[in-house]
Amino acid sequence: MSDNIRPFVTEVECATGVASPPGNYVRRTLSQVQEIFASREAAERALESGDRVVYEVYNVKVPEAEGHLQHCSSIIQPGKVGYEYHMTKGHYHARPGTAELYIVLQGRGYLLLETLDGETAALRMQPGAMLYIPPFWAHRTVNTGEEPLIFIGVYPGDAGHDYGTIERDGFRLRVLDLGSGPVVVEQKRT
Ligand code: M6P
Ligand code: ZN
Repeated sequence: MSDNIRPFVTEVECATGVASPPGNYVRRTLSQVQEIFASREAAERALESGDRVVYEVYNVKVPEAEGHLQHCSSIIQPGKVGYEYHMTKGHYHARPGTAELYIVLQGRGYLLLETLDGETAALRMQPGAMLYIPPFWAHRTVNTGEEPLIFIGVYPGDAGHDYGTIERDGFRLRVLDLGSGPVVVEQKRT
């Protein structure tokens, strides 16, 4: 069986991350993701001067089924909310035993990871880096640079996204600029 899918190509412009065709395009603005930032006050203050795009994702249209590979390009805009750098919502996979691969095209940042058991990891992202997210690790990306952070993600067709766990418990690691550039800090959970 071939699912009636023929081989195909998606063009990603390395300098911008824009994919063509755009597939399922997602844009997350600050007003949509303000709760992910540590300082509610800083998010509200930032929104007083207007909303802004925090990140965008171009999801190539692929069946959400075993055997296929979802793939997408993501662009995280530079910027901070208070002391904290722009970042994605972060998620576990709905099928938690599925991995993911990131390939960085442009920009600098961190991939933050954690498991339900309380293990954490922070990997640097820079052009040319291929970052492996093993099964059962939640993942969030952070732009610590002055330019957009642009990367490709590839993961199993039926992996799905579970946002609820991170929305409820938060992420243990955060990346802050306390005056001398990015530092990864771990927040103890009570
Ligand atoms: C990467 C992939 C996508 C994900 C995107 C944004 O490109 O992991 O699956 O959607 O980042 O992250 P999030 O879904 O956590 O907002
Ligand atoms: Zn994922």
